[in-house]
Amino acid sequence: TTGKPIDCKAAIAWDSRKKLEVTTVTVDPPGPGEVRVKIVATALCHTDAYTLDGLDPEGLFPCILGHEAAGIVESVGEGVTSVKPGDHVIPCYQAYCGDCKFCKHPESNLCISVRAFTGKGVMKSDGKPRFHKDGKPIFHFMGTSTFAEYTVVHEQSVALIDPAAPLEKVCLLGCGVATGWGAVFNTAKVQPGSSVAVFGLGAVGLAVIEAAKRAGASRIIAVDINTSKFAAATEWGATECLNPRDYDKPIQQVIVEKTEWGCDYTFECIGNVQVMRAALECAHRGWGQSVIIGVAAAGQEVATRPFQLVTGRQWKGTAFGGYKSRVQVPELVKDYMAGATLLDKYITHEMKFDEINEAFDLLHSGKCLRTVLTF
Ligand code: NAD
Ligand code: AHE
Ligand code: ZN
Repeated sequence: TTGKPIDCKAAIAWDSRKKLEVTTVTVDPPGPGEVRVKIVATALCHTDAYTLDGLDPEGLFPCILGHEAAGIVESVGEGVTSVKPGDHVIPCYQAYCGDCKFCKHPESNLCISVRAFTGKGVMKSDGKPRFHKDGKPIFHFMGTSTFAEYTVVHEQSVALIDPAAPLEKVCLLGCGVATGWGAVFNTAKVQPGSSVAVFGLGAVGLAVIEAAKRAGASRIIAVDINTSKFAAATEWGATECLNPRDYDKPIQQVIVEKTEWGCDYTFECIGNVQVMRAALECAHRGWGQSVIIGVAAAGQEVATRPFQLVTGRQWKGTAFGGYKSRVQVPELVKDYMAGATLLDKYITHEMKFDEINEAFDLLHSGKCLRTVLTF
């Protein structure tokens, strides 16, 4: 298909810590191996705010942010065979080619087919972005850039989904909720009867709680400094909620004392390196696993006494919950369609795309889990 450029609405991040400008951009037709997608619904994830705040070492400006969305293929570039115009898709920042060393390994989803280019905000075929504003190039973000009515992604970055799925709900499977579930099922492999501690009760932390309950964990300790998060955590399956500010000793010590030696699994869902340390140090002596999900700011480093690892705790991390995106996202959509999972309860706000700056304010206010924007 040889398409034409499309002028459409998008939110440009001109620089870090600036409001987004909702304006018209030009979106070039997809090049070889690329897909142009009409975005129907996009949510905001904490990672979008993190990059906009200038905390991401890979952050480039001006860019179009957004990576948790769903849409419909508008056109495809030369050589694209896995999707066609009209197909319903979820853009995936963790690509999947099926062919690289990482895709072929059963324990990894860190496909390298396009990663070097998505990290530089450009497309692989010619090293250029497909977005322009008055002739000026605008960088892509995470290979998805879903804060636009039309975006161009690599073929490796689109998961083909059931056309009957409501796009304004399943967009959440593009990042946060899927990541929390996958951290439990793929990364930690939580076992029935186990104990779990979850630090940070945003959408990611709640998805961890939901999955831990489904995996049969018998004790789920939820931790946040915003106590207004505790009602949801309890509803999602937490058996107790703790505010570290209520104690005059470190929260890891509180949890170790309450559980006798710590929890079988702990999850950090904030992006705070001090909390990452706390989560590791309240993993059970001898076998406890601590999974880092939160994304820490540029320059931050984790620390603990090596003795914590010598005595059997394991420190892990996860990207997109370990799901092999193009293979497994369609399955997650299928589960949702079969009524096996609920996404609706993570959507606390629905707004029009033009209100995207208000949606960022809401994210920072601590009052929302997910805001879904539609055009
Ligand atoms: P969110 O902002 O909605 O939730 C974060 C929660 O942490 C909030 O409830 C906040 O009150 C709490 N918190 C902040 N500081 C705290 C502290 N010191 N102690 C305890 N609680 C504290 O964010 P989210 O969208 O749920 O994302 C969570 C994190 O996961 C972010 O860092 C995000 O970038 C990251 N993330 C990573 C992946 C991945 O693939 N690894 C995927 C999605 C999101
Ligand atoms: N670009 C940053 C790190 C950002 C990061 O770690 N991103 C997560 C996904 S967050 C989704 O909300 C991730 O999957 N990372 C793996 C990858 O390949 O990007 C940095 O530090 O450079
Ligand atoms: Zn995200």
